[in-house]
Amino acid sequence: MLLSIIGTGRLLSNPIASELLPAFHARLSRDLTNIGLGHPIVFDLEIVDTTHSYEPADGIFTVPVTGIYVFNWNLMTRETSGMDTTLTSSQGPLGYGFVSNADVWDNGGNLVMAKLTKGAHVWLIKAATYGSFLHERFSTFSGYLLTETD
Ligand SMILES: [Ca+2]
Repeated sequence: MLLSIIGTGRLLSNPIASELLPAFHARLSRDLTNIGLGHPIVFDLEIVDTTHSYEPADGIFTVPVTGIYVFNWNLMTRETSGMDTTLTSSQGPLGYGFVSNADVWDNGGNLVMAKLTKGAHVWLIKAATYGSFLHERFSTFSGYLLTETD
């Protein structure tokens, strides 16, 4: 409906107006420890997944339609245990996030936009050796389609 209102000058090759727009949101069901360098951070508690494109078993989002996507992640770490992360995709790295190793519980992450092709995979990895703890309730990973592109 939204697209039929605003899309007067353009025909979409793959109209999704009658379906839900791709969007997912997940968090951790329990604290994560012993996360391996380069390994995916698996947000295993799926809250929203409109197009069945996010897999809570492995933390991978599969792009359902080519377009510009927005991703956000927030990580909560404990004192002296920060976290360096990279939002990774089968099209290359998309963005970077950091939480400091300060002597406090801290939050960090990032928001990125990226043009992705249908079928591409997106996931978050731990990108440096330090960091061994993520708090379950405050650590989240989300993404949604902003607009379709050719
Ligand atoms: Ca899912």
